[in-house]
Amino acid sequence: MAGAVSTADIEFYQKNGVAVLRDCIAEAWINRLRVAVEKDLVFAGPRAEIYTKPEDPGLFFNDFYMYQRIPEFRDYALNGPGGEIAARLMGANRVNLFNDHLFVKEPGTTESRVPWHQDQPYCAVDGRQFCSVWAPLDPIPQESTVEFILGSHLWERWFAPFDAMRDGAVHGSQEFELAPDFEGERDAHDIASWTLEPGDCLAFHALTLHQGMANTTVTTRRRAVIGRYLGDDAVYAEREPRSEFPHQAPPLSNGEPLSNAPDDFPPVWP
Ligand SMILES: O=C(O)CCC(=O)C(=O)O
Repeated sequence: MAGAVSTADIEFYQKNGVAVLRDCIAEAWINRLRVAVEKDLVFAGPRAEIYTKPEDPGLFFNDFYMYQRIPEFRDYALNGPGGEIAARLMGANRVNLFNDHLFVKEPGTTESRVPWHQDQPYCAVDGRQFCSVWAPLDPIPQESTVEFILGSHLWERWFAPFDAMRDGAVHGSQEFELAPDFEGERDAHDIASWTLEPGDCLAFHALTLHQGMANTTVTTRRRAVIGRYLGDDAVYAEREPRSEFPHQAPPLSNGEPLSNAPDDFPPVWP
């Protein structure tokens, strides 16, 4: 796997806040994750959410911290290639897992777009080394992929989290600015996206603006497993009101390295 991240990938990630890596997750992992997803759809975790409204077609299912309950997710999160991929792209000496996250958008789930957002403002994390590895378990065509605003991780702007999938409520912190209508001003930005196959992944900085498209295909599922990884400089950031993630406050003081709480943020690399 080590060869899967090239110098060109690292440069692209550092400049643009996202990289696409081809054929970097072995088929055996993909097959195990597919089994894990079916388990989770039947025995969903305590924080799982179905965002589909009764009147909407399809199913949009989300779950978090699956690694704490389902062995295949745990093995992938702790021993899979994501930690090393994130380490190399971030230039980190060590990596801890922040959490994992599952998106399932069944065929024809037309109301499942995840609007433009950054991930880091949702998290009690400060620091520049925070990277998600988004791994699809199905072919991802252009119409249902994830889009990125290239370079937005370098803007030094943090946009307020909003509860897009429920009531749209905006996180009340004074430290964030309200997000403009990025969709309405698409022409002003350098937007990139890629089609993907199982085994490929998208790796992106937690401050990179991105949106996940709906699954409007009629036959193809859209299952994606995301590991979110912390590097050397990631520290605990208490926000007011509390950040959504982690769900439970770790045994840390404000500003302390998250790696000081290995039960909450397990070491995954080296
Ligand atoms: O897959 C999607 O639709 C959205 C993905 C996303 O927002 C994320 O992984 O942070």
